[in-house]
This record gives sequence, C-alpha cells and structure tokens, in this order.
Amino acid sequence: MKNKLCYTIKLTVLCAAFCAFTNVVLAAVGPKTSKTNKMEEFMPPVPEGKRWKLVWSDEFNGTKIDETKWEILGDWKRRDGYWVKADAYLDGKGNLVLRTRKDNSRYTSGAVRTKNKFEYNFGYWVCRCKFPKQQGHWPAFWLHTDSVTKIGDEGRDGTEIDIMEKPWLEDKTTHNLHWDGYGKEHKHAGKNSTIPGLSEGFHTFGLHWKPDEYVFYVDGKQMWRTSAGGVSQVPQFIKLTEEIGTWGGDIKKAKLPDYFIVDYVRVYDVVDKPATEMQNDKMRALIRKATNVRPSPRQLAWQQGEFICFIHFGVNTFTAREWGTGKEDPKIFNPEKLDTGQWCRLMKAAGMTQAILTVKHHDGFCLWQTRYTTHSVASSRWRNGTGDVLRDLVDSCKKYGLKVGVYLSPADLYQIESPNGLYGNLSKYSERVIPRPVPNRPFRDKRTFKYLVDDYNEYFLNQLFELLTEYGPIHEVWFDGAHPKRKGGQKYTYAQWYEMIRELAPEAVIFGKGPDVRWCGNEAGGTRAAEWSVIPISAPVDKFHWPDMTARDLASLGKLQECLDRGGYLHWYPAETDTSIRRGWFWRDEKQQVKTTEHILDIWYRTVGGNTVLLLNVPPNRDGLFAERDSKVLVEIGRILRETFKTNLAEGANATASASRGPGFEAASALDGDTTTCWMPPDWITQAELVVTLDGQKTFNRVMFQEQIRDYGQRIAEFAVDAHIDGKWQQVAEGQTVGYKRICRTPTVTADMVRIRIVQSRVCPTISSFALFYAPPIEEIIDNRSYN
Ligand code: FUL
Repeated sequence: MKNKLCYTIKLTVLCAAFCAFTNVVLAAVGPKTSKTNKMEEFMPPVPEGKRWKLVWSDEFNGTKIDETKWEILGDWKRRDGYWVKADAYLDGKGNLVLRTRKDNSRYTSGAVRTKNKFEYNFGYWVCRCKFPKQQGHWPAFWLHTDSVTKIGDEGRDGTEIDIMEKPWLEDKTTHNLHWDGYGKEHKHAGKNSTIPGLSEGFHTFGLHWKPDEYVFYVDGKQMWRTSAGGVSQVPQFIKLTEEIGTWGGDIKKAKLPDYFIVDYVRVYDVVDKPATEMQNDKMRALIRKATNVRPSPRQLAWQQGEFICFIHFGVNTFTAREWGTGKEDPKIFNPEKLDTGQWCRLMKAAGMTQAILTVKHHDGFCLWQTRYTTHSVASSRWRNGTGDVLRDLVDSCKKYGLKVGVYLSPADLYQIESPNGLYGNLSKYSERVIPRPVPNRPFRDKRTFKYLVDDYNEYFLNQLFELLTEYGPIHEVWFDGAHPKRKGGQKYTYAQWYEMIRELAPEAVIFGKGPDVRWCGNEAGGTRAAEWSVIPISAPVDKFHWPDMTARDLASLGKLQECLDRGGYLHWYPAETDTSIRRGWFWRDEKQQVKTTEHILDIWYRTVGGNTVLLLNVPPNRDGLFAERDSKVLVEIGRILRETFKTNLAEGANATASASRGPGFEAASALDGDTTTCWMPPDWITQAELVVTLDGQKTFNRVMFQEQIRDYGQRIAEFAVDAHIDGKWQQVAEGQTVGYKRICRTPTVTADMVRIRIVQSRVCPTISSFALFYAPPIEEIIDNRSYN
C-alpha cells in the first residue's frame, strides 16, 4: 500500500507525555467481551528465560474511540474514495468498526492510526478482526513511519509493514513490505496466503518483528518469514484502514454499507521472566553478580549532574556546515561579541550543571591557545589572535558554579588534509615525552609521561595535557567515534589517553569511546524502557574497545548471561543522551529549526527521569552568543522545571512497606531526604510494595523515585505506581527500570496514598527517595515540523 498523503501532525503535549515512548498507561481497562476471553491467545516462541509482556493495546471497549491512543483520519480524499471520521467508531460491544458506505455521489470509509501516540519497534503486533463482504474496498492492518521515504540504508530506517491486507473476497490475504520511498527507488517484497475459512468470523493477524527478521502469522500459523529490506530498526505507528480502490474490485457493484470489524489490537515485547520464576542457583549467582556492579565516585557525581549543556562552536558556525573540511581559513572565526557569561547565565537559568565545549571538532580547528598547531584561534581575526574560547568558558563557569568538559575530536581533517599533517602520516612509533616542550611556552604543571606513540597520538596527548592541566578541573572528556575520512590506517592509542586522563583529571568521566559513560544510542533524545547501567562487555575494561551500543536490549539478564558464558564481564556503564536544541549541531542561521520548550521538556523527562544524563546542545551563533530563540527556550524550561519541582507533595507523609530487612532499611528511609539511606526488603523478596500515606489529599502528576545505586547497584526491573483515589487504588503509571532516577508523568490525580509496587527486581529492590510534584499544564501546541 502506498501512502503519499502528507498530514499535519497534531502533537498534543499532554497526550504525548502520557503515551508516546513513556511507560505510563492508565489502568482503567474495561471488561473484555466474552468472544475475546474464550480465545486462547497465540504467542510466538521466545528464548528461554523470556516472556511476552503487553506494552500497548486497545480492546475497543466503551462507546467512543480513545483519542489518547488513536488519531481518527479524515475528512479527505483517499484513493478512489474519501476517509471520513464518521466512518470510524466503536459499536459498544467491544469492537472498532471501519465502515465503507456511499454518501451521495462519493464513497467513504474509516481509518485510524497511532502516530505520535504510540510508536514502537520490535515485538509481537496482533489484531483480531472480521472482514467486510463486498468488493471495491479492502481492509488493512499495517505499521508505518514517515521515514519510509528515506532513501538509502534500505528499509532499516523505516519500512511500511502491511501485516494484513485483503483485497479479495475469497479466503486469501497478503503481507507486504515497502521501503526506500514511493518513487523511483521504491522497493517491495510480499507474500500471499490462502487460508480456508478466512472470510468468515474473526481471525488474528500477527507480526513478530525482531531486529533481524519479520515473521507473519495468521491465527497463530506462520505464513512468511523474511528480512527483506534489512528489517526496520525504528519505532513505527499502527494503522487500521479501509481502502477504496479497484484493487479490491468494483465499488459500484458493492452493497453498502459494509463493515470491517476489529476486536482488538495488542502489542507485546519480550522481557525477562521474573527472577522468582528462575530460582535456580545459576540465575541467583548471575543476579548477585549484576547487583554487585556499582558506579565509581566519578560516575555517580556525573549522574547527579543530570542536565549538561553541549556547545558546538567553531569554524562550522561560520560556514554553515555540520562537518568541516579541514581546509577552512582560520580567519573566518570571528565571534566579535563572544560572551561566555551569557552562555553560563542561560545554562544556570535552564538548570544545567556543566558545559561541554567542542574545543576541536572533526575539522581540526582548535578553540584554545594550543602550542601544537597554528590552526586555532591564534590564527583567527578574533581578538587579533589572542582570544581563547575555552579560557573564557572556564572562567565564566567558575563564576557561575558550573563544571566543564571538553569534546576533543579524535578525527582531525586539518591534520589529514595539510601537506605536513600528522594524521595517518605513517610515522614510526617511538618513545616520546608528553608534553613535548615548546620554546617560550613553559608548563606550570611539571608532570611528564613517556609513551610509545606515532606523530598523531603524540599530538593528541600533547593537546590533552594542555587541556587537562591548564583549564582544569575538567569533569568530562568526550570522545566521538565519527570518522569523516580516514588516512594511513591511523590508530588511536586509547589506553594511553585514558591513563593520562586518570592521572591529570581524576574526576573526569570519559564518554563514548571510553570506559565511564555510554552514548545512549540515538541523537533524538530517546531512552529505553529498560535503561540498565550494568552492561555486559566482551573483554576486561582495559582491553575493551567501547563500540556504539544501540540495541534496544543491552543488558537484560539473558544478555548478561550470554556474555558471561562467552567469557565476558559486567561493567557499570550508564547512558548519556545527547541531542541538539537546533536541527543540526552547529548554529547555521535563524531559519534553522529550534525545538520547542514542550519538546525539550519531553526529552528532559525521558532522559533525566529515565536513568540517563541529558546533554542538550546549544550552539552559539556567529556573534558568539546563544541566539534569542534558543535562549527563550532555556529560560522557559528552567522556569517550568523550577515551578514543578519546588514543592514536594510527599512532604510530611508516612511510609510503610510489605517487607523490610530491619533497622535502617524501613520504609521511612525512602522519605528522609537522604539518598544514601533506603527502604530495602530482605534478599530474594523480589516483589514488594512501598505505601506512602500523604499528609491529606494531594493533587499531583509527577511521581519521582530513586534507587540507592551507590551501595546496592541497580535492581528494579518492573514497577507500577498506584494512587488511592476516592477510597480505591488505581494504577497511574508503570515502567521497567528506575536506577538513579525515574520520574513518571501521570494524569493529574488527587489521592491520599500512593503505592509503588515492585513487580520484578534483582535480589530485592531499594528506594532511596520518593517525591510527588504537580506540573502546571502546558498549552496544547500544534507542531507540524519534523524533528532531527
Ligand atoms: C557526532 C559528530 O559527528 C557530530 O558532528 C556531533 O559532534 C555529534 C555530537 O557527534 O558523532
């Protein structure tokens, strides 16, 4: 099916906050119709130690389509008919009806989709439905995403996945995949299946979407396995549609109205079985091992920073490029009004705690007064070559109480492209002293290092020495893995870099290509439902190469065991999520898209409230200032976050628990304001409840809690939050991991008690802090732009 229509995206912030990507679902699932209950539901096989977990569903109970889940499409032309909102409705008996009818001279039908409301990748997607009886139109259950139109990388960056289409009246259906757009590059794969009895009664159509394969099922029977298109890796939304067109026959011959009836749509994901189901010694030993992995003090301090500012600045700012060439004339760098004080005031206003500056991006231009190349601020017109952006920034950061980090790109196009460039120049490795002395530029720090290195690694280490001894303390060193170009088989002597960083900047975490902080895996601000900080690595820390880790499941017990079985290790490796406030990392012009306050806040909740640190890039403009639109967003998010988190509504509350391991670990420890103390049940009580009795009725929509990771590691694997409303418990949120911090966005409710139900944990859970907040509503926005 080809969908060439373009829609305006209506992004309802509150709705997105409750539904999209978060793990928050409302508990109020009404009674199921008896026809559904009688069905023994088929689920595809999963590996040992795993089970299916329902992550999203609609049973279509009630009388009105749930618009927090579905967008009803219409009214507009579609193929040979029209999609009309009135043709999509619930029948009050537990079914969605998509009706096809004649309306004067035109033919109309119904269609719904979950775009911006539920988008997900992988898992088991199933719909139970009954077919229309007439020709000229056909029903479809399919998955879609805008990026189907992206050319290149086949369907990995988005595939139209038609789980079911039935353009025939006979007992036949078709499954199809479309990728690389709908134009010249369009690619397709498909399979028809004949199934006796298909046209009568209800049938289920399922897709098991795995990272490397699609498996299509009808009534639990496997119909087609394929990895055509390379398998989509991106989140996609659901569509249920009725299509009017000649592929389905002649609509003029149809007796209308005709009905496509859908009993339910359910989406499941694979999760670990609860540890209680795996009592064996091996599993317990694994779980013990995993919870014994703890953060280092520098990792913990970094995590507590929560919200960091990334600052992409350099020659690209003046050329409007994302990646430079290395051939830029340094004279173009001239940010005449550069004011790092302004940057810092805005970072503070936003609630950020640290700044990370691209002191050298891939183009090789250096923003500090380095001794080791002239391709730097020293050759620019800015302050007649005497300026030093990093110096200004560290001075301002000191004044405003912000920490500093440096992004030093290992890739270096200037050193690649220049005739005497050091990168990949095939120089011999020999013992050299770092830092190499330079006439008239003495170092105050007299420490030296001896390393066996080639020219480029010496250059890199010399620069690290300058950065870490003359601008410190440096709290993060950011190593990017990108390579715009390679030359001479250049290798990086990472082990020496790390050793020198540890010696010169013991508080600094090493990001990315390094042992302390992992890249979350995307640049759009997304986080995993299960964001574990204990990660399996295939070699010891000092031998491991730190590849990008982008899989959805990095660290389930299954993954940990798999790695250990192959002789691997477990390592505390928490995630940092980098994203840019603008479309692109560098400032380009004032036409460049700036994300909205609502969008940044949404990302903030997912990242800071989802066990990662948020690294939000704010690129200065050619004047050397944060631009006006970016500044407004920073001030706004800071204001809203302060307003939201100023009053903890669990102040004065009491706590009890279903179990606790004794003195010092009682429920009250979760409320004492000290994150080093915690509530903790005895070992192997993996399911437990913490009940917080509030000081009266409180109205809230944010539930925040933390694990005591410093001493006990990360343990909670699945939880739910209930609110006691009008004398009854009602579930308001659920999720998987907690780790350093989880913030659940819930509907606004008034309750006198709140309960955290730990459904699954490693050894036993810990909760070191619990708080409730009320976030004032943000106006609905209409946003029809696409993001990075
Ligand atoms: C990427 C780089 O190539 C981009 O230019 C940017 O610096 C981003 C944060 O990391 O890998």
